[in-house]
Amino acid sequence: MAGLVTTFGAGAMTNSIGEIRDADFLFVIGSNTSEAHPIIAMEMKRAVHRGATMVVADPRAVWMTTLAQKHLQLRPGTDVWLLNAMAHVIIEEGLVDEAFIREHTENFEAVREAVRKYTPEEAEKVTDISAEDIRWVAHRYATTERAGIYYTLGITEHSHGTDNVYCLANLVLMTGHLGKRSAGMNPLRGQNNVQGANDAGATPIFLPGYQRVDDEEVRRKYEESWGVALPPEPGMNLNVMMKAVGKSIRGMYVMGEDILLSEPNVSKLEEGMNNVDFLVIQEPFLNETARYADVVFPSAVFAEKDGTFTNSERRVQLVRKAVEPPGEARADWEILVSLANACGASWDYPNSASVYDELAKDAPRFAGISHERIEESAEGPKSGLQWPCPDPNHSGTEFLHEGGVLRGKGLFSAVEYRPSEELPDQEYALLLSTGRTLYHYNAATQTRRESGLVAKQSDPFVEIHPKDAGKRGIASGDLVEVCTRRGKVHARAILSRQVRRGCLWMPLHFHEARANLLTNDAGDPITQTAEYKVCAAEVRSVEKDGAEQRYPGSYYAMNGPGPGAGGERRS
Ligand SMILES: Nc1nc2c(c(=O)[nH]1)N[C@H]1C(S)=C(S)[C@@H](COP(=O)(O)OP(=O)(O)OC[C@H]3O[C@@H](n4cnc5c(=O)[nH]c(N)nc54)[C@H](O)[C@@H]3O)O[C@H]1N2
Ligand SMILES: Nc1nc2c(c(=O)[nH]1)N[C@H]1C(S)=C(S)[C@@H](COP(=O)(O)OP(=O)(O)OC[C@H]3O[C@@H](n4cnc5c(=O)[nH]c(N)nc54)[C@H](O)[C@@H]3O)O[C@H]1N2
Ligand SMILES: [Mo]
Repeated sequence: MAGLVTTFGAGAMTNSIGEIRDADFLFVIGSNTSEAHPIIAMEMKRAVHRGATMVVADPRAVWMTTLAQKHLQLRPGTDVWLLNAMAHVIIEEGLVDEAFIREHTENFEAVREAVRKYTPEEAEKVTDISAEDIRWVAHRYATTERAGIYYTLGITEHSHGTDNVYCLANLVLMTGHLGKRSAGMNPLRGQNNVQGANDAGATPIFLPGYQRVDDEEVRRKYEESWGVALPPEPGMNLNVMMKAVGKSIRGMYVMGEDILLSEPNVSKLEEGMNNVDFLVIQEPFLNETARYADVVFPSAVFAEKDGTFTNSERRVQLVRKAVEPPGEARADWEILVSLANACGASWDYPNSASVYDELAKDAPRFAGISHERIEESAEGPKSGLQWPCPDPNHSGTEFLHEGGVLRGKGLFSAVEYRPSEELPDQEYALLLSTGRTLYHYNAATQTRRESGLVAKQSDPFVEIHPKDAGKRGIASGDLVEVCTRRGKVHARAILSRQVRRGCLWMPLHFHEARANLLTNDAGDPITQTAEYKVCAAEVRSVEKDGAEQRYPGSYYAMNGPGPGAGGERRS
């Protein structure tokens, strides 16, 4: 998210979800929106039915491509070529918003210079998208007033993820598609409260409210407020931490993350975990990581506690307890307060509302938000308050950057294409990409305990193009071994034209076939986000057990067909 942090102030949608239906052009890139963000996908669908143009740039024929005017089925990891070529066209055809560039941005000349050589014709060779399509999309994007970009992990989970985000930001800035309703740059956030966790300072560089730890003044404010001394250096980010596990990191406190399922190249992490002296996990379930735990603090789940969740559109909403937590489980904040006090602190928070007040007290963006105010807002047409909300009389902010760009001037960043770290070769001839499905949620500790979801999708699977399967004697339903330089797993083969030829696709959800035994832990140089979306792999059949009956086209049956696949379309 660094591109957004530097360019737009924080990694959050610049628009609100309700604005999507009024957009006239939607550029959906690297986002399986209907499976991973179904509510947002519904708004997109509404826009398309109203007459908006949608373009989906995705190597996989995800369901959204059936709605789109154009599906740019690019080679994985080649987005910089696609996006720089779009910038090339916009500049060449004189479609830039010169007034916006002059008044609100810096460094445009560097981008103009850098994209000169990214012609659509050259881009076609790298991306496999025709020059004609690139010109068409660039033209439509630039000339439509209400044009929004929507992106997620197909953009960020690469060793050049930040570059991808910069390229998108360049398009937004050169067309001035910002600071207006339904026009902007929208990273759709992942976990239900990942936005809130970031807002609260669960990042290595920010204190609450995106106030930098390396800003002397900010630090002094918090040192006074909290009565502690704060180190001036940013902390380690996730991928860097994982590489230090068992080395410089000897003790860990893992809260709500199943690192042994979700981190890349996980067998290397397991080696490190063997050398950790003490591991605490704070968890509702005994997940994969629990195998290594010395202590488990049982925590309540969302329905068993009060608090707030902040969604992708920066809306802070109240969550209220519906049922009591079972056994000894307690709300996460209660566990943390007890732990702090056991360590000698004297924290006194009678309820979760007072925890929010503590957060809002020194963070100007949230200063006007409290549980009480959110409760009042619930009586209006919309529940919750959208930050920035600087004082108790402020009604919140629907979209960002109105009348300018938050950081003062939007910064253009010239980006050169760098290929993915590990591409197919003779030994590992296929490209493996990973992600999620509609029916399971990340580590699937909850969704695989739900019989309906398990009935829909019970076993690990890998999608393979029929041509690649044929070459290897693989039939639908075969148990296959998928291997990379880092590990191997067994899964059922699904022959599917949803994937490009030469590509495999697997979900990350299944602990018995962890996709992350296979993935590459190479990180983006700025964010260290791992290259979950591209690595070199091979596949071979290990067992033909007649499961064919259950598997032919089953992914389509579950998730709607790809274009031209026939069958019933999900709506
Ligand atoms: N049902 C369900 N919903 C979820 C989750 C879940 O586990 N299950 N998880 C949540 C979380 S934590 C997150 S972060 C979000 C993630 O939401 P998404 O990012 O939409 O989920 P992914 O499955 O990772 O899909 C990324 C898309 O990028 C495409 N892609 C892969 N490589 C490239 C590339 O090189 N270029 C381009 N342009 N596209 C590429 C993939 O084909 C895929 O369609 O979903 C959230 N929602
Ligand atoms: N190969 C591959 N790997 C990936 C990805 C990918 O696309 N491909 N995507 C990555 C992404 S975007 C993400 S976000 C991660 C997600 O990976 P994780 O964060 O590891 O997975 P989650 O299932 O979201 O949640 C982790 C744990 O939180 C627990 N939990 C649920 N509710 C609560 C609660 O209220 N309190 C506490 N304390 N715990 C709770 C769950 O039981 C679960 O064990 O995976 C990453 N890994
Ligand atoms: Mo995520």
